[in-house]
Amino acid sequence: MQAHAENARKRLFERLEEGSVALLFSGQAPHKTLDQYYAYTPQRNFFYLTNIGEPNMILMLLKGNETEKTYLFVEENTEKIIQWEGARMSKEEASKRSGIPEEDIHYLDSFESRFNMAMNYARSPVGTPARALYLDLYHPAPKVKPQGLKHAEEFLSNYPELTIKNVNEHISYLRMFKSVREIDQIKTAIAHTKKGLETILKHLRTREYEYQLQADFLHAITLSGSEGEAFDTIAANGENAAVLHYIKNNTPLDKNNMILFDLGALHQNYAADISRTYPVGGQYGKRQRDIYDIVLKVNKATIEKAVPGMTWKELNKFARDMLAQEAKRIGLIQEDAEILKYYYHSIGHFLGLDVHDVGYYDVPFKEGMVLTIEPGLYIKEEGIGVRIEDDILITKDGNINLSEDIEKEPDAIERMIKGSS
Ligand SMILES: [Mn+2]
Repeated sequence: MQAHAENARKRLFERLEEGSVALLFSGQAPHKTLDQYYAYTPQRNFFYLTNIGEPNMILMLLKGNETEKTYLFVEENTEKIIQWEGARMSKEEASKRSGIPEEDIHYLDSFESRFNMAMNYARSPVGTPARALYLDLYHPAPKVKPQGLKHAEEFLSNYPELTIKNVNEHISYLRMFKSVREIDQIKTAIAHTKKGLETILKHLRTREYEYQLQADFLHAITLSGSEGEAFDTIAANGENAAVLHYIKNNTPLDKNNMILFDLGALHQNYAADISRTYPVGGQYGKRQRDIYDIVLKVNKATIEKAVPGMTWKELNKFARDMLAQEAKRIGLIQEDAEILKYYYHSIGHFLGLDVHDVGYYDVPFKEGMVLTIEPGLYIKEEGIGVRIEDDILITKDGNINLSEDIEKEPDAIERMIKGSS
């Protein structure tokens, strides 16, 4: 992944203005309660550019007219840190992971002076003082201030002439197109997820609560080498499946229900995102099977359409129209528009370092994009909810279903459940 990070920085440099400095912070875990903190999650853009998932680091990119310079600032070890938390990553290790030369990796206490140098035409290592400052100005919600702006205020008080720019939109563009190494990471995340789902199938008929199957999944993927769930697992039996983000998973399992799983393992910060719907008792009922077959048919047809040049808008329409047509055929609805009562989300999203990965949804599909295709039908009044989701890599002239090894044929699923008892 070191070569991947080097290449990512190179591509980002190409998008930055001449005479600019970009700062990326690896961040810290948020406070949880009293003296506890949440587990640290690598800041994804920082990780993307450095291949390092450690807190309290700063990446500084300087772009001059002709030259570029990359610095990384890391925490210095103290006796207390070593004894209580374990040693911080050494400069040597940071250099090895990121491909940034060791002489350009410094301790955090020299950050300010290096930044001041970058602002000074006589001392700037790239010969051009920075006029623009790029920060990660991602808005988690309309009224929530981007983390990066807190830093902006600090820098602007010393350098009010700086223009603040958003580096997030450039990195989001780059992250749409996965490198071969990134695709390998996603494939491994999917392989962990497959093991998890097979373990679920094995225990399906002996468990009593949804959360027990979530525990089976977590156990299997962790044993397989995953860091854990890429997002909160949805294990929703019966009408719970109609709640798109149902994560309580505390309902007893009913043998007459289907159970919808939407889950994924992480692998080195890359996510898988898979949905499968299984019969709790080992066999789909007649009505359940009819609905399942429709969703499976739409899943396959939509995957076939996910090729270079296709847009999200067209793909959404295709899947929605087909679901409506099928729903009319079985008498579930009379008019096309009524399908929104039974299918109320979009067909998919980009997948990568984030489960709902960054990217631009108006860019037609191109080689290297990885996306999910996840049609569903939710008939709450019948206690039925089906979603079948696969992870798709767009190739030069088509696509590859990265999750095709995760069984979705209903007869085979029934056999797998039976075979395990
Ligand atoms: Mn998804």
